[in-house]
Amino acid sequence: MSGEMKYRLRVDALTLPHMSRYATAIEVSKDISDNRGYFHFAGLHGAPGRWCWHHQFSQQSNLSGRVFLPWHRAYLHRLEQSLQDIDFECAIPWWDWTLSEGIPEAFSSNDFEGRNNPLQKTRIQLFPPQVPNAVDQETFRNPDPNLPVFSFPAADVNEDGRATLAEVTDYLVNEVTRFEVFNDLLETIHDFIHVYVGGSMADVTFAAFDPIFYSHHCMIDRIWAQWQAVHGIDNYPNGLKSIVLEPFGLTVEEVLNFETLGYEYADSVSDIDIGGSPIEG
Ligand SMILES: [Cu+2]
Repeated sequence: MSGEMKYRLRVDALTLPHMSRYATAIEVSKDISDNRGYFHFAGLHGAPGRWCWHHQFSQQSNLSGRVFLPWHRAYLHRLEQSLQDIDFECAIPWWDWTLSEGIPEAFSSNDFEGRNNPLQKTRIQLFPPQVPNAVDQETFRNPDPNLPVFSFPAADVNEDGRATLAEVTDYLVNEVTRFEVFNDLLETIHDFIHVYVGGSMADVTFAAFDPIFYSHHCMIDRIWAQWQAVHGIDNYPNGLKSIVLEPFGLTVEEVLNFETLGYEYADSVSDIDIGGSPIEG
C-alpha cells in the first residue's frame, strides 16, 4: 500500500491539473509494451484476456455471482497503480454522466497540448494466437443524441414520466437497501451508458481499449462507494466475499473498503492538493 490517499476527481477540462496529469500518464502508459502498460490492462477485460465479470459471469470462472462491482474496482485499482508508477499524483477521473452533457470534451477533443489526445481513441492491435483473427483498428464511438432516460416511477422525482440518470442514481444510492437489487439496477444503467457511447464501448470484446471506459467505470465505482457510505461498507453477500478477483489476486473482501486501496472520491478540486500545480479558473 502506498500510504498516501489519492483523490479521484470529476472529469473536467484537459487544462486542469488532474486531467492533464491523467492524460499524460495514459499517453506514457500506451508506450509501455509489457505488463505495466495500457495495452496489458486494456487486454484483460475483453480480448484477449476475457477476465471481466458481467451479469454474474466471467468467461474465466465456473462460478456465478454478483462480482461485477468488486471485479471492476480491482481492475481500476491495478490500472491506477500502474499510472501512479508513471506519475505518483495521478488518479482516474470519473465521468459524471448524470450531468447530461454527453461525451466530455476531454475525451472527444483531438488535441491535448498540441499532440493527439490520448483519451480520444486507441489503436487496437491483436494478432493470433492471442485472437483467432488479427485485429488492427482504432476505437471509435457513435454516441446517441440523448443520454438514456428510464421508465421508473419510483425514481422519477419530478413525475414527468422520464427518470433521468441523476434521478435514478439518487434513488439507487439512497433508497435501495438490498445489495442484490442495487447491483442489478446499477449494472443495467452501466450497460445503457456503454450502448449510449456506442462503437467500441458497446462491444465487450474491445470496450476497455477506449480510454473513456475507465472513467465510466470510475463513475460506477463511485456510485457503489456512495451506496456503501449509506448502507454499510461490508454490505455484500457473505458467500461471495472470498472469491478471488482474477487476475488481480485480490479477494472481494479486500476491495470492499476502497480507502485501503488508497483512494477516495472528491467532488471538487478546490479543497484538495493534487500535486503542486495551481488550480486555474
Ligand atoms: Cu463496463
